[in-house]
Amino acid sequence: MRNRGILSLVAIGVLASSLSVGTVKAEGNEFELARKAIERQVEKPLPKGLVDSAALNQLQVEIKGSAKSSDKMGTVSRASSEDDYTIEEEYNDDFNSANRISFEKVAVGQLLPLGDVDVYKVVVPRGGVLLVGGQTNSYSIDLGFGAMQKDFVENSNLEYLGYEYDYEYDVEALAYQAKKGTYYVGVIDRDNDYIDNNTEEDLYAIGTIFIDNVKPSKPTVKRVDDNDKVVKGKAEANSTVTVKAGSKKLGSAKASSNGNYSVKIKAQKKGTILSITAKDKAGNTSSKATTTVVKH
Ligand SMILES: [Ca+2]
Ligand SMILES: [Ca+2]
Ligand SMILES: [Ca+2]
Ligand SMILES: [Ca+2]
Repeated sequence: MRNRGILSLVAIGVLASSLSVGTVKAEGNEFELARKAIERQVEKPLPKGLVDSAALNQLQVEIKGSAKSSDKMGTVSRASSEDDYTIEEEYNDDFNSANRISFEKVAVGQLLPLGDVDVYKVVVPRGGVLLVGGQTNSYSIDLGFGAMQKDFVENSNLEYLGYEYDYEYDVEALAYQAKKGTYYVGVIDRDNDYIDNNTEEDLYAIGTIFIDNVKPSKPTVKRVDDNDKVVKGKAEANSTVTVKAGSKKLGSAKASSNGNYSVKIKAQKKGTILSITAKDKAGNTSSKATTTVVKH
């Protein structure tokens, strides 16, 4: 999740010439709808500690490549690695034509002609924080972007948490608490009302990061008697299940993709209280399930 490369100034310089304007016909309706959805996300600062600051910093560093204007690109040599980013593919002005964006790559695009909307589709694999960062290399673009649900549906599947602006890198990041699902990131130029001043050199970059901050639900546990050398039950799929007696760890095992787990232990005395927790890959630990060992 954190191995995206850095989109460098050099890469952007090369990109500018390789992108084509295309023959997109702008459709004002999508633009207006996207603008409204984006502007509804009032600028509220991200509460401290809500999102891992290391992740936020990383997002900002990775997107900083498109920093500032092209006049700094005097010595364009070669793109470092084209694998670090993807280039938008028009037509992408509505939900059905959205370009897929992954957490590994930054998406680079243009906002032209007037009224262009670029829509990206992002798949959130499980509950967690979706971070969306954006930046432009141009004063001709007043970059507006935001995550949304298909057809602008609003509900608790996607909740806006706030934004953070990094003055050092000129990167804005928006954070959302998201349930597992498919979401969209809309990108517009907010100064596009009357003047079509954008050129092929005016670019933006959008990056996404996913942070699993949701702990697994409490595991279930089947009856354990004083002969049993295994504890069984259900826990979050692929989580690591640990069985303890007091503070003593008796064993642990990974739950299957169906959520079934089976942890080997030494037989315990009747009356021993076992506690069972599940931990996900990101290190979030469930609350404890407990069971008391009974006589067989
Ligand atoms: Ca575009
Ligand atoms: Ca577009
Ligand atoms: Ca503009
Ligand atoms: Ca989780």
